[in-house]
Amino acid sequence: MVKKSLLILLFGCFFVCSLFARGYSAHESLKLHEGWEFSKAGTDEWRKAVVPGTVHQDLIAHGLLPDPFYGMNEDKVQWVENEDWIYRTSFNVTDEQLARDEASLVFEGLDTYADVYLNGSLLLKSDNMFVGYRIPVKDVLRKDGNKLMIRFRSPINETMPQWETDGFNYPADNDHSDKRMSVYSRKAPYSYGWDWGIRLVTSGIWRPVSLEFYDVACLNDFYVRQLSVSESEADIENRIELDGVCDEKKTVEVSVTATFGNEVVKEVRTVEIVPGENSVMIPMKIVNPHLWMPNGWGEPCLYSFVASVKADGVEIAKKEHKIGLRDVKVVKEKDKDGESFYFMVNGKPLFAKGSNMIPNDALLPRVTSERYERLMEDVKSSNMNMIRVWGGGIYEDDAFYDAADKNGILIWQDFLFACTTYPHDPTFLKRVSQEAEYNIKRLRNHASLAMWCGNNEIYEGMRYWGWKDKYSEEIFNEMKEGYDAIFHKLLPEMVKTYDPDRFYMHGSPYEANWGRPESWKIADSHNWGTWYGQKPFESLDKEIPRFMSEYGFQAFPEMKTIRTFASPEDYALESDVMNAHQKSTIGNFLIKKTMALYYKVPEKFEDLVYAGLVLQGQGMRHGMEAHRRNRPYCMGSLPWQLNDSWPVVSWSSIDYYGNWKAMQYQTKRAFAPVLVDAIKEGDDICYYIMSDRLDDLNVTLSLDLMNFDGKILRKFKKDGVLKANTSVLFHKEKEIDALDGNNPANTMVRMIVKSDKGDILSDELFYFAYPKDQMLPDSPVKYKVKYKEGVCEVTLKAEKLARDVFIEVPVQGARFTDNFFDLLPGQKKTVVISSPEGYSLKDMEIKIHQLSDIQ
Ligand code: NHV
Repeated sequence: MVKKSLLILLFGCFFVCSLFARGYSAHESLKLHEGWEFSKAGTDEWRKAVVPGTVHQDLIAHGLLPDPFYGMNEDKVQWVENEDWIYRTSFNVTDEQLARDEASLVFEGLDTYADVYLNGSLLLKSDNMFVGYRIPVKDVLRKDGNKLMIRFRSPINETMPQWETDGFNYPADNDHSDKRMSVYSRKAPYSYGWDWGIRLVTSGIWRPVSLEFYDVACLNDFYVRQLSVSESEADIENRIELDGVCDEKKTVEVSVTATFGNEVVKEVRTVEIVPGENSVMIPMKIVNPHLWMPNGWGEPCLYSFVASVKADGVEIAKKEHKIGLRDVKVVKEKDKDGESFYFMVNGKPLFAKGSNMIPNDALLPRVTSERYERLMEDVKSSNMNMIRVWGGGIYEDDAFYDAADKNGILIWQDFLFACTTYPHDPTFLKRVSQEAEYNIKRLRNHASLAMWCGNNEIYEGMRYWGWKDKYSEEIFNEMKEGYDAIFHKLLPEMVKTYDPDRFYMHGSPYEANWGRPESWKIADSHNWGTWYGQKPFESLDKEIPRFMSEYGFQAFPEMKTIRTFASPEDYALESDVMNAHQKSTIGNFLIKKTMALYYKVPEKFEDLVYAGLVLQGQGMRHGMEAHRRNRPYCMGSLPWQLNDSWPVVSWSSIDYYGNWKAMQYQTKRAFAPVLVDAIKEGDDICYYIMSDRLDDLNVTLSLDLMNFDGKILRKFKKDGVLKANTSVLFHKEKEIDALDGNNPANTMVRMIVKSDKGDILSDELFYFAYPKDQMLPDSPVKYKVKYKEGVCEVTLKAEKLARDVFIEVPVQGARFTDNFFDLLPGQKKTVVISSPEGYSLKDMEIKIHQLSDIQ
């Protein structure tokens, strides 16, 4: 009897258990981007919102805010920063989802002071736009009608009490407000204004938000640490962080698989995990790895590394990273000249060719992966191998670093502090440490990530920008303490803890200052002589640093970009609308002043725009070539700046709409793998050849002296060896001999470097006189247009020399295989124009400009 009832009980138990027992399932992640509405706090007027987004974008979409980029609308949109904004949505989940071991809300970015509520529960008060959060929500989740609400508090009102009690303005000159509150918030500095930037102090859910469900454990982090990498072996530590959400200990199987083509390396471990934090380390060796090479040196090979967790045979979590195996070191060592600064990649010194990047938009959620990819293609096709993500912007989206990995572009990453001191109270430091941990962990797997740098120009500012006299001794001392606390203590400690194999430097420039020649011998330099110093571009020949991490010169964007924000009546250098799009107070004056050194300064606005583009391109190229000529003393050239965040007059080489300014074409030429470059040194003309290739070459340099009508006046040839990865003075002659009695005003040298296989490695021109002193011929450019397969082929020809030929088309973002080039007498050249999808090139108007039209 007893036995029988026990049997019934057991059977009953089994029946009940099996009714409720459920197998484990895989991690599920659902984007929560639907059904959002927003309202200005206190109004209860709800309108549809787009997430991810910003309140500015939503207001624009509803016609409640004019396009901030147009005309002088910037002034009209400033009120938004003073308001609180509420975003809300509701969603349902299934019984199965509710029954999972855990559910989380994952925010990848909230801008900035955000209180997050779900079903009556305050889940999070966030205060840093650079930090993402994972919040467990199982306890408050319901099946139907979950109400999620986020209240964004005005970043201005939020920090006002800090500003009021501090009692002084920080030296944040780029903050375009009388009350400089940008420093108190961990929010993109440039959004408060910059000397190329519109002020749009945004709020919103600026990065994705999702709802995740999982059983047993969440795979929080998968770190592929490269202990050492050589051609023969990569020694790797795979570190996996699991957040156990089961009630008790559980045995799971953790594996890591590294795949390249059909080569597979796999390691498996059985581990017991506990509720809460778990760390699993799986070492791995890959023999004869396919190395990730920077652009110009070979393929940026990427392995697929997959970490997988199985419980009871079911894969409950999985994470994949594309991993480039490579060895990157920064060699910053004392030497006979001062202190070196260069990148060693896979054991070889790399001359860094690149630019400084700012955020791609004043409204960040508009930056799609396609825009990142396009910019990276531009970077790659311009022969660059490095981009500095400058400290006044953001830690970019994953898509940016993915694109850099894929294209072999090294990334110099600043932490986000620029051009001003910052507070260092405990709350501030805590925010910085959370932000550093989050972003270091997010970015450390990228092959492209070459180094961390504490900030942009704060050390320089403290020493040379007059802050010592501007502030009381007490406040200035606090600023110095703050610098030490953040950049000499907190951030290096964070890098050491979370990314111990990556180089950290406290700030850029490290020591050099552009007004103090003796300091140029040390590490990296920002040389602003050609701008703030009002010096000619030739100064860059003499002012050679160990690594040039910033130097720049402004140009207007081309007319089709100006037309997007201005009307014909605004087409004047000093019109109100143009001035609203020129944030450098001395900008127009400097453009004209420097232009007058080299060119006749045109009267007509459109001509000035064109001449300014030419000037910026030629001038900056002069610097790039100087830096390359001076390797190995100087080992890098990063002009200021690559891109724009809105349509504006700036130092950029690519405008907001992706149009290359002349400077980008000149950059592509100046950074070619092999380049011949002539320069006048005293009475001599010196012909240098630079090579970033990794093989030695037998080459012939030919020099053809010709006049602007195309007549060959003299021919010269010289054979020699061009060593790998070097710069060499290949040939030198007296200018008087080079000219051979001809007129410098209408004569040029065509310089061609050929390999012994007959390949043309470099084909460049040298002019003896400045354009304003040249006798440029009247040389109409004739052209024929052919349309085929969506592209437009323009074939151009001129009887005589045509300089700085600019093919202007009205299609926004159109791409050219070449532009802003010199057309030799009688030379036929075909340029292919393609357009972004959706734009037709058919029957578009084509205008050809050349320098002689305006000289
Ligand atoms: O002004 C152009 C750029 C800036 O947009 C950006 O902050 O880091 N710029 C100029 C300088 N640094 C940078 C150099 N700054 C100064 C030069 C001379 C006096 C004071 C400041 C970039």
